[in-house]
Amino acid sequence: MGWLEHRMVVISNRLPITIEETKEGPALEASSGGLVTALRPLLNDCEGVWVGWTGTDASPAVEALLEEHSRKSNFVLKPVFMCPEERSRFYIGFSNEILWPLFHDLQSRCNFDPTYWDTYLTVNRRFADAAAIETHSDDVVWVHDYHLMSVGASLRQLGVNERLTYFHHIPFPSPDIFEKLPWRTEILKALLDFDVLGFQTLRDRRNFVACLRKFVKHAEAREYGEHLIVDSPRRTTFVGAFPIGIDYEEFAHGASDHEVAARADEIVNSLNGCRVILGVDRLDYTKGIPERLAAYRHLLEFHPERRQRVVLIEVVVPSREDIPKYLELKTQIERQVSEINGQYGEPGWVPIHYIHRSLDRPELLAYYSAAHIALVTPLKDGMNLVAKEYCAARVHDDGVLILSEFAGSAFQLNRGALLVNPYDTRAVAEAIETACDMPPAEQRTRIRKLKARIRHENIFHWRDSFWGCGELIAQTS
Ligand code: ADQ
Repeated sequence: MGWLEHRMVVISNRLPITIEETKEGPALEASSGGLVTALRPLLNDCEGVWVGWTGTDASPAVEALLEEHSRKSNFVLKPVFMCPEERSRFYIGFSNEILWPLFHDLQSRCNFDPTYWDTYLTVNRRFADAAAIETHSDDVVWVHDYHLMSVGASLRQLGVNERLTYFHHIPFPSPDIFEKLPWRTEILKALLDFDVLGFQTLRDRRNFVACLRKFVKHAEAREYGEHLIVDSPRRTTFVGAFPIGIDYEEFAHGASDHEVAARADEIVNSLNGCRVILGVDRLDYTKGIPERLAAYRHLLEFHPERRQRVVLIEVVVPSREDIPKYLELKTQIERQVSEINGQYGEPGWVPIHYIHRSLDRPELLAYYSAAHIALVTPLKDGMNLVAKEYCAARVHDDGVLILSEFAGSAFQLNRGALLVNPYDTRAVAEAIETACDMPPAEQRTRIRKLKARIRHENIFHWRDSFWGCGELIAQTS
């Protein structure tokens, strides 16, 4: 029996919906962010349960909304709730003040507060409790991301013997960085309680195995086809690299819609023939937005002939706004934008158009279609779906992708994108120069290469290769 035929129990920190307080009471909205964008198209094909936090306190109104939503969909949403202290220590603390910066190689941003760890374990156990009630024999449990690395271990303690799998959406650091984590061995051992571990890239998988070698006794890795098998005293774990993709057809098809095309024309026409450079990001310091703005400023300063001929549209979706560091980043970006606009702007020409809100899909596609150049320059990123979405939306086979060499997607997209070091302000400015002058024939060759790869290694390919790896368990047991 293939894994597609099994019922799925998906576990992620957040449910794929958010709950907004309206005048009429709480209302459901789709969540944004890479994990949800990636997983949503997969759920139409299978049935199951999704366990996650709603982002709110428990209330009968919230539970009723979730029940109503579950009745209309093939996925039942099961909420997990946290008290304010747990939220602060598990989510803001351990997940976002320790794991997020450390795993993105930004260790100086970490706050290794020892009280966070106990709460991380408590909340992981709570997710496991909720999932264990929902898990039937023969289900496949699919845990997502760094907030929940210990859920597999908790499920085993609760006696769950079904197939437990985990996908890690963010980078996995090298031992030199990972060793700073005071709970490094506990985390690695907990991950070995899963049957399948998926990473975004071979680099992440290599780092994980190097960390195991350094910090866990009695864990031996060996090759098994294109994957690795790690034998540890309690079990055998398959470990693979599965670069996450997008629903290519949905983006390509959506971008061909005539209303989207009309909106894209409207955007371009409003900018007086300027070359449109686009950045689209969650508001996060790993996305390299201040560094990108510095590179754009460098371009305007040292290539004055570009002034009034280019425009940067920076679209930032609000994220983690209750964390002070994110608010500081927002202020910093706003200051940079206003300084650049103040210094170089002229009547009729604003160098940077800054949009700080979530866009619906047609609007996002219109921006992708309008942009001659996508500037995707994270300081480090597990994958980065924006790079792939931009290419898929280029229905006329033109446009240039400038991509950070530190994004996971650079491993797949290095043949068609202009790769840059996002810390190298001058090099990013030069890449913009190159992109502005790139002949249409070269754009076409590059974007076609990119599209072919993204179309082939799409989200369904990702799911099938991950689950295909899981199906190997039967062959080896
Ligand atoms: P994220 O860090 O959220 O995801 P990313 O992969 O770029 O990063 O996905 C962002 C998603 O949000 C994209 O689908 C994009 O379209 C959407 N988005 C961004 N700005 C938007 C806006 N203003 N309005 C509407 N939508 C917007 C994490 C990891 C990534 C990894 C994904 C999936 O950090 O490295 O690629 O998970 O595994």
